[in-house]
Amino acid sequence: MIVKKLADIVDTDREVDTPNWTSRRLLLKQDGMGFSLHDTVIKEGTATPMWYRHHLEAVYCIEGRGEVETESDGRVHPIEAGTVYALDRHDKHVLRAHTRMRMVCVFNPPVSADEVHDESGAYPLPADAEQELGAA
Ligand code: 9YT
Repeated sequence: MIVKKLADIVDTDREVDTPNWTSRRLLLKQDGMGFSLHDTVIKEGTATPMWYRHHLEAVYCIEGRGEVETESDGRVHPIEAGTVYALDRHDKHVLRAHTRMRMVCVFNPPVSADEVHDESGAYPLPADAEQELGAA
């Protein structure tokens, strides 16, 4: 069994800080669960365009307020503690934080380390997933 505390992650290489968010990566690919689990703080006032082409992500808000907009239809969904959104269609989206938000995020396939968004708002495809998906 793996047992960890958030305090064990803070200030280690499992804490990834960017201008818009700080991701505390509780479980990663190397933990062997088949998904990764993150406790992510979204910084107040930020707007982050994202497009996880290679991953599915579920995001559960446990603190704060904001909104997520799906690019395909322009729909804006309010987010507060207790709201989950799941990017089941690899949806292009923009996350806006009206306040500091704390989100529990699950990625499949798992994030492996210190990924940050590329210029399209994606994380790179994991190397061993390329064969499985026949990806470009
Ligand atoms: C909610 C979201 O996708 N934020 C970007 C960071 C990502 N969730 C992560 O790596 O924790």
